[in-house]
Amino acid sequence: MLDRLRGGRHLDEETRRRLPPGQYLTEKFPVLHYGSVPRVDLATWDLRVWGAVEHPFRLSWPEFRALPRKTVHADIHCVTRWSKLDTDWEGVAVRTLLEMAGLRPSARFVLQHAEQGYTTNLPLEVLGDDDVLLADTFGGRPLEPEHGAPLRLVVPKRYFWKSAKWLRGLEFLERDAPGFWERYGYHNNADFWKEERFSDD
Ligand SMILES: Nc1nc2c(c(=O)[nH]1)N[C@H]1C(S)=C(S)[C@@H](COP(=O)(O)O)O[C@H]1N2
Ligand SMILES: [Mo]
Repeated sequence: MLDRLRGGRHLDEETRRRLPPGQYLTEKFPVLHYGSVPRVDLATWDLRVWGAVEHPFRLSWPEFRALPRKTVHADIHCVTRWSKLDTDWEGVAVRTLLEMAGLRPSARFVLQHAEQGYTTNLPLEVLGDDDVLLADTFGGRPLEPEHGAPLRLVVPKRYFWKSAKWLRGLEFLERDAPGFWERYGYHNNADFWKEERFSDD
């Protein structure tokens, strides 16, 4: 049992193949963030999309909930070395919002804006992947406050700090801008298969 949790050699081959270098498996769902869990009022909540787009907009909670829905099945990997396999999310594909906004040709990056000033950045090639989800549901139930309720981004192909909890906005940029952890020395690209943990990796 402990071998399994620690990524020891008793993992079956498929599990080992899915576990990036330097990661161990957990069955739990750890809670990790800087600061406190924000209290969010859905009556005043909005999601804003702005920057290098043709049609900036803001969505109220009912407007967001009325968009077409999608599910994503993904393994998640935190830079602090835990990985959780087979997580199930439901929400709205980020591509739906990209189509609504109409990216300008000059748009190349996005900065996710969350409650309390948390930010994290991605290039558009990563954001626009078809597995990137604006998730309001985890494992068939509404997202728990500590996991980002009412809405978080899920970016399965990057370390999990690139998935902002309590998301409130997407700002499209022509030039890259480091987010909260990226400014503190985390790797700008954060590809777990390449172990891009810190900026000097
Ligand atoms: N708004 C916000 N989002 C955040 C963070 C944060 O501090 N604030 N931490 C990130 C990190 S480092 C991780 S590992 C995941 C953790 O998500 P979880 O608590 O749902 O496991 O959230 C990410 N999103
Ligand atoms: Mo993390």
